[in-house]
Amino acid sequence: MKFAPNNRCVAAVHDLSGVGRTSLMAVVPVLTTMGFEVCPLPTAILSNHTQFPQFSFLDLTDEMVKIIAQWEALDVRFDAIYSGYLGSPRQMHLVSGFIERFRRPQTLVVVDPVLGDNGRLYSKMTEEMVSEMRKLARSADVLTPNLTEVFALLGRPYKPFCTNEEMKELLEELGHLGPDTVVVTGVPIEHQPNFTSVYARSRSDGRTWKVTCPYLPASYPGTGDAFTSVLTGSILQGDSLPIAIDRAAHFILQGVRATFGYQHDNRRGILLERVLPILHLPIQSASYELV
Ligand code: PXL
Repeated sequence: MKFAPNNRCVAAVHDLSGVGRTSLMAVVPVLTTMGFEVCPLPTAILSNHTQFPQFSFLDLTDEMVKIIAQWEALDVRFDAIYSGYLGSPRQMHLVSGFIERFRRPQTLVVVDPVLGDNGRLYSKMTEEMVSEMRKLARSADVLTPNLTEVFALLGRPYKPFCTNEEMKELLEELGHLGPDTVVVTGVPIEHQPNFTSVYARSRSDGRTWKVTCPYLPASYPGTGDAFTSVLTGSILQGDSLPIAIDRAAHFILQGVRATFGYQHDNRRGILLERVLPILHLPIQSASYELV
């Protein structure tokens, strides 16, 4: 009899920012807690994320080429490939190649097109990077833009409020870029400032789902990374799309609630360590609706 660990492994293509609980510092704890092995393919090393006014930044594109070659030599296999913050157009191109080389029929490819938030691109993002990200989106099974990234990817001016019908059209248009499943996070609801929402649609299914959550008036970097990490883990665990977005949205809500009551520098992110154990619990009560 052979005892094999049968563990499942996620390649995580993100930067390592030392301060602020973004990118790998959110992805690794969430997916590890959910029972997956995480293999980081680091895109850059930063002192802290780029929403602080200053940061150090070491680009790792050349090292990524070597890591990918070595992983190929080792014949490492991934159950999922999940990319997030990428530091240059060349790096985006490299990640497309990495996906094509390591993708197997059962591999889940998640692309979080990290470009901006609150209607603006992040400080190091350029139009060329938006255009390369659009190409990378073609390789995704699941694409997870926030509302700012939706408009950037579609090349349209940002619009903070959209109706269900408008959101359905945007999800369909993003599907035309290539991904089967599109999940849009951080969609405010007009005249309801205390709520926020998430929409999701799979082309192969055709239904559009919405999860509405209470909104506290604060913005924390890294919540998008934690959201997509929970979503990825949940899909790998076999959850349906509406359950996966529900789990991810409620996890973030609990993280924000755990943090909001303190006098805390929001740039340090949510107190992720306090809420990780929630990921061990079975689904408590789902609140998704069909729109
Ligand atoms: O959470 C997204 C993110 C990831 N990585 C870096 C960032 C940000 C957002 O600001 O600056 C370096």
